[in-house]
Amino acid sequence: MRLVLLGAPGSGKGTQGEKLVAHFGIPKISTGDALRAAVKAGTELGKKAKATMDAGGLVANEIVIGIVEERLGQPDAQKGFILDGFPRNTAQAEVLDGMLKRLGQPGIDKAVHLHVTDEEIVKRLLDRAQKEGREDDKEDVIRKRIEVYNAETRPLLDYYSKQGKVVTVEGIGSLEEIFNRILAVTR
Ligand code: B4P
Repeated sequence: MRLVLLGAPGSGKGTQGEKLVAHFGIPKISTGDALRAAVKAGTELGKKAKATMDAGGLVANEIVIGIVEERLGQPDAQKGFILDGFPRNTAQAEVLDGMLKRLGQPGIDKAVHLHVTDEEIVKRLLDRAQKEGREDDKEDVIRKRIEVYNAETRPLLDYYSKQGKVVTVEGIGSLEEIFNRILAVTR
């Protein structure tokens, strides 16, 4: 099982990714989590990424590509993986295709598109801001992230549709309902 989770910020990629990991026993590779860990640890990479993340922009391709390449090359990713938050633009998707070839892995099986309205995204992320206090969960930054998603990431739906790999799942409902919808379309 080689899955890409696609969806706007707050659409539930991270949340559903965790459930998929538990179900399939394969690793989740989250560029967002990796970047936040680097920021927290104060590494050079984290220092480079922080301002862009706080402003709601996309971190430079070479940084996130390096993270994914290193992780995909590890033994536990050979039998499958869930990509959460990567690719985020067409350039990253093209690099991913080449990377999998180089690693002797088949291409991805499906790109699962979690569909959620903008109003729901803003509501969820403002709610998360209360609990976790993430720098990028402020209303103006959330709006910027939605804009960036529409301009940069949404074109991936076309990219993967041309390969016949997009499955769209309604992302509103209980976590269990959404999870079951994902399982139904990835069988
Ligand atoms: P990400 O970490 O990918 O953040 P996200 O899009 O906000 O999260 P996600 O969709 O996973 O939401 P979640 O499940 O947590 O990226 C953060 C930043 O990192 C980016 O803006 C960018 O700067 C950088 N970055 C990451 N990858 C990059 C890349 N490839 N290239 C360049 N830059 C990159 O859910 C959100 C909230 O909703 C949670 O509070 C959750 O509890 C809640 N929720 C989930 N499902 C729900 C449901 N069904 N009902 C109600 N609430 C729900």
